Formats: sequence, structure tokens, C-alpha cells
Amino acid sequence: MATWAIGDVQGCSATLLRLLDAIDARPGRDRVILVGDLVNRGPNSLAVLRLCRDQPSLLHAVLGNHDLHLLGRAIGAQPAGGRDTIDDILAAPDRTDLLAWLREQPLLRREGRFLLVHAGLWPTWTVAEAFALAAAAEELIRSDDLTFHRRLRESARDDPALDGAARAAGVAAVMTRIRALDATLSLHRFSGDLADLPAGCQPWFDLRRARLGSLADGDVIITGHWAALGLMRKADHWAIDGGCVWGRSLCAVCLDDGRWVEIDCIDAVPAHQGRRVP
Ligand SMILES: [Mn+2]
Repeated sequence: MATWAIGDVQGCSATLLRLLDAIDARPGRDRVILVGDLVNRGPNSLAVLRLCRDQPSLLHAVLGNHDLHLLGRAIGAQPAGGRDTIDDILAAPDRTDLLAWLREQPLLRREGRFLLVHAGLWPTWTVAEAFALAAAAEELIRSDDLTFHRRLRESARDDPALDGAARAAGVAAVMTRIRALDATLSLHRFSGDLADLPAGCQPWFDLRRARLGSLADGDVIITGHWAALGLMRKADHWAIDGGCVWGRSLCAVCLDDGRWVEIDCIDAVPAHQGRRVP
């Protein structure tokens, strides 16, 4: 039995199938955790969700910002985005099953010494706090809470002065969208290469190391979401978004022996138009 983590699939179902074959992932024996953004931007998000729904012992996930966007659209809490490629899921005859599977996935999960979260953690959270905050947000996700979903997009920080759906939306925004924080400690829109970081901004993981000494209290955090970072392997943080939907690669890491397996994207992904990251 092996446990793997795989980076942002974003509807690249053919590449995902090829990677599962390359790592010889077998239902009933192995487990694969997708690190969020299973859907959107890419060509076949419906096939990705059907694969997950049909292989529940093999495939697991943490939720990404695009997954939450799909759940928000499904209940009318979010408008369609101009580059959405998830309408076929919303129109599918089996959409109820597919969304039910997705809705049950957590924001944060532990596999041994590994913590898996789509984007990252707030600089001041301990791991125990992060799990408690994630649990409160997951409860609202599972109950299709409209207030939570409507606040998600404009939330830009964890604010302990808030409570209920308002704080939970900030927590989920952090876990699914954090990259750099600006001087006011709000999520910044920047998604490029670290070398191009705007003045006054810092990556969440540098702020977190500065405050806590390590990212994860002795554990290793595994994230996707920041394609322009490239694949990054540090003692306390592995970033595994290979930018598949931008025509680059999909990456799997084995949590048992540390092997990395990376394959080129074989899906028909949209033209880049100069954009390098989701
Ligand atoms: Mn993302």
C-alpha cells in the first residue's frame, strides 16, 4: 500500500489517468490525495469528478478555490466566471452525486507527518488551530451555507474578531487562495514568480517561518495553487503544482518514500495568452 499526493489537476483528466498509471495506483491497495483544484480552466473537469466519485477508496482530495467556486455556483451563491469550464458538471445528470463527493472533502488533512492544504496556512496559526478552524468551515461547506459562500470571494484574511460564517469564509479563503500577503496582512492578488513579488508583499510561508520558526510544527506541509513557484521541496514544505492546466506538468509525490513522479500535460489546455498561472 502506498499513499500519494498529486498536484492541481484542473480538469486535465487524460494527464491524471496517465499519472495514476505511471505510479501504478490501484484501488483497494493505494490512496491518492489530490491537493485541490480538481476542476476548472481545463478541458474535462466532469471526467475528473466522475473518476473520483467512482474510485472513492483510491481518490481523496482537499478543496481548492476552484472546487469551492463550483460548489458556490451550484447553489447560486457565486456568478459564473468568464473562464469557467465547469458548466458541463452543473448540467450533468449525475451532478448531485458528483457535488456530494466534492462537498465531503476537507480543507486540510493529515497523512502521517504530512499536512495537505491547497494554498497554505495563515502565518500565526498553530497546526491544532488550523484543524479546528478548518472543521468549522467544512461544516458550512457541507451544509451549503449561502452566507459562507457569498463571503468567500471577498474574504482576504483570518479575522479572529469575526465569528460564524464570516470568520469561516476568511479561513477557507486563506486555505484555498493564500500566496503572498501585503503590508496590511491581506491576501494579495499576485500569483507570479517569487522574483517578481511586489514591494511590501511576502509569501505566506516566509511570514509563517518568521513567526513560528517552522511552517508546520515539525511536519511537512504539501500545497498546490501557486503554479509559478514551480515544484519546490524544502524540509517543511513541498509545493507540487506543476502548472498542468498551463501546459506544463502534473506531479505526484509518494508520502511513504518521498519519490516524485512528474509527467507532461497531455490534455488540450487553453492557450496561455501570456498568463503563466491560474
Ligand atoms: Mn488554486
